[in-house]
Amino acid sequence: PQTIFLSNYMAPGWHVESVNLTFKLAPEATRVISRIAFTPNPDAPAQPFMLHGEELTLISAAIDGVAVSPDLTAAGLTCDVPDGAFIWEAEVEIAPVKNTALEGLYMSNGMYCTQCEAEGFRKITYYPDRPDVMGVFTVRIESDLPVLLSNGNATASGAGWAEWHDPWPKPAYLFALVAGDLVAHNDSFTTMEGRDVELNIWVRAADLDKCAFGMGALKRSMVWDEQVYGRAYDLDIFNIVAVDDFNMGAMENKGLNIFNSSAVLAKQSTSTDADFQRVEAIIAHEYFHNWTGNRITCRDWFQLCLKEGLTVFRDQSFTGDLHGHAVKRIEDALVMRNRQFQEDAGPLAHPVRPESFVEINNFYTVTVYEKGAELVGMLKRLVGDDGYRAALDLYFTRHDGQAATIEDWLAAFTDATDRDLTQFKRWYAQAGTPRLTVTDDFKNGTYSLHIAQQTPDTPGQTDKLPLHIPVAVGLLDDTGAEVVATTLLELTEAQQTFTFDGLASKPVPSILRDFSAPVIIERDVTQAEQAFLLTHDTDPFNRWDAGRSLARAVLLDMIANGGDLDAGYINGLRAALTDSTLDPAMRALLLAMPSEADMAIALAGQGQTPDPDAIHQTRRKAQRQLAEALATDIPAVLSSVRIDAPFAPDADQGGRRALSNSLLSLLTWADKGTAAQAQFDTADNMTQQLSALSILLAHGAGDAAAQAFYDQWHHDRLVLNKWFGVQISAAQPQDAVAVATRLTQHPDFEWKNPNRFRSVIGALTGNQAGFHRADGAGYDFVADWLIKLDPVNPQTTARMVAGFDSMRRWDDARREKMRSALTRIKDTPGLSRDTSEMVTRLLS
Ligand code: BAL
Ligand code: ZN
Repeated sequence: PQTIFLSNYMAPGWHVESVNLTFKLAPEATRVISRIAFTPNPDAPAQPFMLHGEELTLISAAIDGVAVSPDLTAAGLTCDVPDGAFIWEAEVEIAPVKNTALEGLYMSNGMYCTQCEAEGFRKITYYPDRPDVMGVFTVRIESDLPVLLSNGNATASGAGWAEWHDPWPKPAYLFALVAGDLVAHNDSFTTMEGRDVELNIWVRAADLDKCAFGMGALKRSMVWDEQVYGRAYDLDIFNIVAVDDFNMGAMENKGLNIFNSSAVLAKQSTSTDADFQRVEAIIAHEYFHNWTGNRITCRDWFQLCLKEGLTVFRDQSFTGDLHGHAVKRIEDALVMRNRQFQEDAGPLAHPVRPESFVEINNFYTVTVYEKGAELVGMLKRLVGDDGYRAALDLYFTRHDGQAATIEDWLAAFTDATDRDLTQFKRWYAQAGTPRLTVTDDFKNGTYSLHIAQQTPDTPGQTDKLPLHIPVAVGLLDDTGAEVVATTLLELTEAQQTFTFDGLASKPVPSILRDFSAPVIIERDVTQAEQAFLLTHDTDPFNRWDAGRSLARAVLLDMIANGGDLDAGYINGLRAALTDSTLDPAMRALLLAMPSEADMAIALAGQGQTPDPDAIHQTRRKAQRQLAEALATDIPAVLSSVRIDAPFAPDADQGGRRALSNSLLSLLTWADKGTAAQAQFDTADNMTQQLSALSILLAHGAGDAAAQAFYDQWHHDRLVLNKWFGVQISAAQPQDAVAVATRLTQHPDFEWKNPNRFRSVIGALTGNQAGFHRADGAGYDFVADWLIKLDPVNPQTTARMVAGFDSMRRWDDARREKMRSALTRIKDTPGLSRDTSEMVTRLLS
C-alpha cells in the first residue's frame, strides 16, 4: 500500500464550482447521477485530471455533453479534459445493501445513510475527494421511503422525491444523505442574528421518547457557541439522525449530523449519567464543528487536529461551563494519562499532526483529538482569555470558507497577540509525552524550582527539541495557607530555574495545577507531602492528583512488599469522604482507586514489568480493606447524599449517584450483595440499575440479576450492549475469556454491528487481567474475531487492533503471545489496508 506524505502536498488542479447529484435509491442498485462544474486552478502545478472512485460501476460519462471513455484505475479515473472550465457528467451504480464497511452510502435497518469522512465519498461517485476541494451541492433524492434528507435547506419535494440545496461550499467529506421510515422530535431556535431554525432529531418511531435530552443539549450548544465564541448557526434547518450501525460516535455533515444512536438517544430508564454526559458532549462537538471544521475546514488530512483538537477543546469547555470545570478537568486528564500517554509510549505513537499515513482512518486517535485539544488549551493559557478570543476572531475572519492549515491557525494567534509561537509549534510535530524532572531548594527567603524537560524517542523520531510548556504552580506554607497563588511558568529551555522571593519558610509546591500541560512530572515526593496536598491544596485538580498519587504509591508498595492498606491513606480518604463541603462528584473521584491499567503504566514507567494478576489481586485486597476501614462511616455519608428530588441527569445528582455507587461497591464486601440486589430491584434509572448489576457480578452474585436485566431489556439494542459489556468487564480474570466466548454464541450477538462487537471484544481488551491471561487465550480470542470482522468492516477492526498497543509493557512470554496473535492477523490473506497498517506498526 502507498504511503502518503504531508511534504508531498500539491494544490488541486481544478476547483469545483457546483455539484448536482441525483440519487435513485435501490438497495442492490442505486444510481448516482452527477453533474459537476470544474474550473482550472491557476495556482496549482500542472497535473493530470483525476477523480477518486472506489467500488463504483461506471454507466456513462460526458464532458460538456459529449460522451467520454475515461481510463479506470484502482483509485478512480483519469480523463483528457478541455483547457478551461467544463461540465463533467457521470452515472454510476452502487449497492448500498452490500456495503458492510459502513463507509460511503450504506443501509442500516432498512434505512439509507452515509458516512463520508474521511474518504467515503469516492464510494458514492467519481469526485476529487479531498478536503481542499469545496463545492456548492444540490441534491435530488428519489425513493419511496417517507423521509429523504440531505445537507443544507430543503428546497422542493413531492411524492417519492425531495431536493436539497446547501449554499455553503463544502468538501465532499461533509456530504450526507438519509432516507428512511423515520419520525422527528421537532423544535426550533432563533439565532442571535434573528434566523429561525427548525431543529429535528430523526429516529425510528420506537425511539421517539429518547430524544428530548439530546434536543435540549443541541439548544444549549447553540446558545453557548453564540455567547462564548460569537458564532451563530447559518442554515434554516438543523437535522440530526440516529443510526444503529455506525463506525464512530457521530459525524458533523453540514446541516445533517448523523449519529451513532448510542451518542444521541437518552432517557432515564435506559441511560446512565455517563451516557447523558456523553450524549450532550457529542451533540455539542458535532454542532461546534459547524464553525470549526465546516465553515473552516482542513487543507489536507494531516491537518485533522485543526478541526478535531479545537472542537474537542470547545466541547470540553462547554461541559465544564455547564457542569463544573474541576471534575471535567480530572476526567479529561484521566483520558490523557490512561489512553493518550499510553499511545505515546507505544508503537502507535505519532505527532498531533502526523507526517505520513497509509490509511487516514487510522489517525482518528486520542493523540489527534485529545492531545490536539490540550495544545489548544496550552495556547489559551499562554495568551490569556482575551488573547485567545482575539486570535479565534481573527482566525474566523481570515479563513471563513477556506481549507486551512496549522500554520494558518498559529499565525492567527501570533498576529492577534504578538506571541512568537515558533517553539510552541514543535508540539504539533514531536510525538511522545514530555517528562519534567523537578527539584527544588530554599535559601535566604528564595525558593528555586529547577525543571528539566526531556521527550523520549518514539517510532521514527529521536533527539527531540525542548518544547514551550506552560507549567502552572502555586506554593503553600506548612499550615496549608497559599503563599504564592497560581503562577504560570513558561518552560522553554531543556533546563530552567524559576525563583520565588520573600518567603518565610520553605514552601510546599503544587506543580502543574489544573493539568496545565500534557506532561509527566517526575519528582521525589514523600507520601506525607502527598497527604498534605490532598488535604490543603487549593487547586482542585492537584488536590485530587495528590490523592491519586498517594493511592498509586500505596498500591505499588503493596504489590512489591505485600502488607496491608496504609493507614495514612485510609485516614486521608476518610477525611475527604466525610467532608460535606466537598462536591460528591469530587469525593467519588477521590475514592476511586487508580485503575489496573493506571498501575501497569506506573510500573512500566518505573522500568518494572507489571504482573496483571498481581495488580488485580492487590487492588481487590485494597478495596476490601478500605471497605472494612470505612464501614462505620459509609451509612451516614450515604444518607447525606440521598436524592429526594425527581430524577435529573444533572451534575449534582450525577455526583451523588456516583458517590453512592462507589460506597455500594464497598458495602458489598460485607453484605455479600444484599444492598446491591435491593438497589437493582428498585432502581428507577439506568445508572443505579447497571451499577448494582456490575457490583453483583464483580462479587460473583450477579447471575440472577443478569438474567432479569436481559429479560427486561432484550428489546433495546443500546441497553443490550451494556448487558453484554458489563458481564465481561466485571468478570474475574480467569473467567473473562469464557464469559466473552459464551456471549459471542448468544443469538443477540450481532457481530456486524460495531456497537455490539465493541461491547464484547472491546470489553475483553478493557479487562486487563482477563485479556492478558498468561496462557494467551485472551489474545487468541480477540485475534480470531478481528480476523473475522476485517473483510466485513476494516475500519472498526483496525481501531480495535489498537487493544494490543500495550505489548511492550508486559513480560517476554506475554509479549511473544501478543506478537504471535498479531502476526496471525497480519498473515491473513486479503487483509484490509486499514488493519494491515495497524498491525505493521504494532509489530515494528
Ligand atoms: N469528524 C468525525 C467525527 C467527529 O470527530 O466529530
Ligand atoms: Zn470531531
